[in-house]
Amino acid sequence: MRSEDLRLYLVTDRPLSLGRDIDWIVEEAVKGGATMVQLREKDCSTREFIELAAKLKETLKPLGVPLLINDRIDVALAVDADGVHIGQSDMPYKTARALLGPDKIIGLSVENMEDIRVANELDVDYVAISPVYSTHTKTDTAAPFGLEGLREAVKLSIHPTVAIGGMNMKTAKDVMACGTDGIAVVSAIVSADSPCEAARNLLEVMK
Ligand code: TZP
Ligand code: MG
Repeated sequence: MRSEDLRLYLVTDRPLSLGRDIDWIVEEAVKGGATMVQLREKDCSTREFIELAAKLKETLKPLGVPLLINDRIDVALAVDADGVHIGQSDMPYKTARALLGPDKIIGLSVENMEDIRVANELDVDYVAISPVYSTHTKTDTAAPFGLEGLREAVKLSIHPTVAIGGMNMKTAKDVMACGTDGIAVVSAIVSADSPCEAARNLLEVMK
C-alpha cells in the first residue's frame, strides 16, 4: 500500500446512502478522486456481504483503487479483497495477519495514545485515528482526539495515518494541516447529492 492511497478514503454506509446503490456511490466517489474504499456493513448476512464485496471488487480492480473489508477477514478472503480494516475489539492483528498473509493491507483503528504505542510494535499498514470529532454516524466511539490530539497522534505513530470521524468540507483542511496522510469519510460522501462532486470538493480543500 502507498500512503497516498489514504488521501481520500471512502468508508461505505448503506443506511446513510439515501437509498442509492452502494456500487454507484463508490463509482461516483472514485470518479471524484477517492483513493481507497472500505466496505463497512453492520447489518448484513454473510452471503450478502460477500455479494456486495465481489461486486465492488469488480468495479474497483480496473480502476486500481484498493478495496478493504471492515472487520470480516473471511469476507476479505472469499473475494480476494486487498485487505481489511479492524478495530480494537475485532480479531487481534496478529491473527488477522496470519490468516491474510504478508501481502494484504491491514489497517487498525487506534482510539488513544496507548493504542498507537501498541500499534507501533506491529507491522500494520496504517492506523486510523478514531474519532477525531464526534459524529452521528458512529456513536459508540472513544473520546474524540480533537486537532491537538490528532497532531500528537500523527507524531507518535510510526505508521501512515488516516483521520476518521467528522471529516467534511469544514474540517478537512485543518485536519490535513495536522500532518495526517488522509481522511476517511462516511456521511460527507455517501449522503451527498453527488458523491462525485463531494469527493472532488474535499480533495480541493485538502490541497
Ligand atoms: N469510525 C470512527 S468514526 C466513524 C467510524 C466508522 C464514522 C465516521 O463517519 P462520518 O460520517 O464521516 O463522521
Ligand atoms: Mg470493527
